[in-house]
Amino acid sequence: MKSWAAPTIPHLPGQGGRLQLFDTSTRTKVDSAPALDASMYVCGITPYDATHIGHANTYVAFDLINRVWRDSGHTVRYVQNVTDIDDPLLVRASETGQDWRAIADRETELFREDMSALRVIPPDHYVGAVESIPSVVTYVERLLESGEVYRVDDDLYFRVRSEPSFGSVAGLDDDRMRVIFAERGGDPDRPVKQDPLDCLVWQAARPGEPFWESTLGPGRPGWHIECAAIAVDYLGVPIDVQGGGSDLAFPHHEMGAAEALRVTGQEAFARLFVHSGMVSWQGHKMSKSRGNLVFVAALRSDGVDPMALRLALLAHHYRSDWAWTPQGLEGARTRVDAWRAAASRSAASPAEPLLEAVRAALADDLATPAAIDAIDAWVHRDGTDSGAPNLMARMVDALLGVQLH
Ligand code: 5CA
Ligand code: ZN
Repeated sequence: MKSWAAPTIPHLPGQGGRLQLFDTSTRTKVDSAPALDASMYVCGITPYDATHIGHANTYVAFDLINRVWRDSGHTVRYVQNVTDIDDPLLVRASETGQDWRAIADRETELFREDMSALRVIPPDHYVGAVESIPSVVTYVERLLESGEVYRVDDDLYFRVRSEPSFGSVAGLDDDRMRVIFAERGGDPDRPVKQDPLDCLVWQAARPGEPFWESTLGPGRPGWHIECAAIAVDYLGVPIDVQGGGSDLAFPHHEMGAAEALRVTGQEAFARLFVHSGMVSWQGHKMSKSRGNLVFVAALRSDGVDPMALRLALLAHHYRSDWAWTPQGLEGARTRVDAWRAAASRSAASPAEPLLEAVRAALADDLATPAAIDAIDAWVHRDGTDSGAPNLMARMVDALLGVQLH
């Protein structure tokens, strides 16, 4: 499906250093992309409601990876999905009397507008679950033939233990996996499954629900196989970074990786599993199901500058969990004003050392708070370098995605 318009990225002198990122699977910081070609798959939205601050925080975090990779000379291949068929869409459709497709189209379009406003670099391929159904069917057929998928009634389940590395992404013990699986859309207690953790790859048509005809019988894809299939088709495995919020490490990324490995016969799905922290509001993780949401589009229509919003997100390290506050946004607004004033001075302190400091901070697991501190300190210094304000503005735009001019 169509992506969104790309922001311009100013050219900077020199090159950034290699990006070290924290990998959930090994719990260490590692070189994020050893080769010139860097690839990233980031899990996209389920479009049954508008983009909230938590979503924005996640996509801005992965946008930083994209920007830092480009700055260090990588060619980036970036893919994102849209879960445009899933239970929440059907529930919202029946609550509101709207067609599930109309809800998905409308909310996906709003997401594109929000991402453009936040200057998030679009994926090269923005792929819907519905359009990837033929591919999912092919892969499930393959797993059925090799005995890694079995039937429960007319539903098809993946034997998670058929992949020896299963469990290595999130590193949870069996009891924790069972609990979290139940909390996040799984069905550990369904009788007749061979293992409580086995996950649905093809859900047979239910009365009144949309379905697609296929050699597997009429039905629709399970959630994890959707992302596995899209990543395999559009990037090939192993990819460098599999990304999303920390709530996706288990079961989604654990199971998607296991499925992709059985489908392809490869030994690694992603070199790194990277997870951003959760944003809360009113004391709980912002979530569509709970309804404690602050929408990006609502802030924009209230006149909030998207660049101030972006800076409010960047003030937190991408892996930390944090609470949204109006004061945080106000602080970012003041900061963006100060940066804009500094960028329009006729001369300032040389910006090359600042560029070096910001590059070093970002290369160290995207340490945006340190990068912001360095910029704040520079803003308060005077100097006679007439090129410095312009270089500072180009750097803030290219590396942090915050446009000052
Ligand atoms: N469509 C699936 C992924 S394939 C999905 O999880 N969709 S979502 O709309 O629920 O979430 C989209 C992204 O936003 C995910 O990466 C998720 O981890 C992240 N996310 C959701 N809520 C929050 C939150 N409160 N804070 C930070 N990130 C969040
Ligand atoms: Zn996903």
